Amino acid sequence: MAVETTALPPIKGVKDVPYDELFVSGHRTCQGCESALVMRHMVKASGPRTIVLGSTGCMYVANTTYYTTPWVVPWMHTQLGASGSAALGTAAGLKVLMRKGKLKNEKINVIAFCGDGGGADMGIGAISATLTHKDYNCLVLLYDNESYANTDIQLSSQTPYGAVTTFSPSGTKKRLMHTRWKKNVPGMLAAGHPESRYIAAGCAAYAVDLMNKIRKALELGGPTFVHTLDPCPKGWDYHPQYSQELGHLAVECGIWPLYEVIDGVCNLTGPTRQIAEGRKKRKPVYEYLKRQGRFAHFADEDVEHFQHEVDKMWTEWLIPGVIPFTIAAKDQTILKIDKKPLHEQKTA
Ligand SMILES: Cc1ncc(C[n+]2csc(CCOP(=O)(O)OP(=O)(O)O)c2C)c(N)n1
Ligand code: SF4
Ligand SMILES: [Mg+2]
Repeated sequence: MAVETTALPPIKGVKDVPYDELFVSGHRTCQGCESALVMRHMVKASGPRTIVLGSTGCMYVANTTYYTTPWVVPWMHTQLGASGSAALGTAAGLKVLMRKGKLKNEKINVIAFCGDGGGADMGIGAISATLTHKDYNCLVLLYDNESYANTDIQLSSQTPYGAVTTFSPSGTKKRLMHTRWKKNVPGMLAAGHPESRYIAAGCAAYAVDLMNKIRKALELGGPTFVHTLDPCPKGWDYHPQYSQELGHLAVECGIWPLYEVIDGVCNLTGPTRQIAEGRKKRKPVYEYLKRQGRFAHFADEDVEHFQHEVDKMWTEWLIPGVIPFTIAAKDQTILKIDKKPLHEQKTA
């Protein structure tokens, strides 16, 4: 059985990854499910002194089939849009019990997970509110399989441009039913919640990077947020053996940048950093799109549009793939700070 751990030092490499499994067999997720791998990495990184709260979705339903569960740590289900509230409420409850002496005063990690439907759509308000409560230690992890997968692959705000879902089938009159660009959740949360000390984007295909992000979030404390992109063989329509490869391609094509924002400072990580520094070439998005049945109906112009939007993220955004602000040439002067005392500054 695992030894109690409260300190969570950085994991230096694969050999340094904890051996103990706290998310084990006994679940019924699909073969090749990357979201299940995120759960496994998440509790491996956080250790046994962790409480996990889970919103409705594949990671609730397939992980708690009648009389079975893969969770070794304490686990509780919460309502689909309630990951933020459950995280904050549990953190507050623990704090009170410790203050009253009813629980030993020790570090207990609180992690609430949600899917993209539960987190990016329904529960975004509660997550946002939680990220402003700086006195409570809790992590919200959004596992993003880019659809409402558990109820048969409906479209969410995280479904990529043009993808087929049960709500966006490709037809003869209309090739693309879904023409909205994916909502930038970690970027939006980082830009809007300066008191959250840690917000990051990861992927289970880069396991050590992801585990270190989970650890940093829990070590820095306060309310924190990690968003993972999880290839889903059922919803994305590919053979389960390619899940890791698709995770790599999403990052290498620049579609899913890996990064972390620590106390307001953004670090690009893994291959994303190498691409931004010119040490690695960004792959064309076609390499990623052609591997998945949900994009099989794409014509050349659809691939071109997709590529154009990803290029824009890399060439025009203030931080590549992260913060979509640009400063108009005529407004560049607003960045120059006038050092003179206010009363001496020229008025317009
Ligand atoms: C308020 C509410 N509406 C609808 C449902 C039905 N429902 C259960 S799971 C689910 C899909 C959730 O999608 P997501 O959060 O992306 O998780 P995933 O299933 O993809 O893992 C839906 C719509 C529900 N449980 N609660
Ligand atoms: S539908 Fe997708 S997310 Fe759900 S269990 Fe299967 S692979 Fe995992
Ligand atoms: Mg989902």
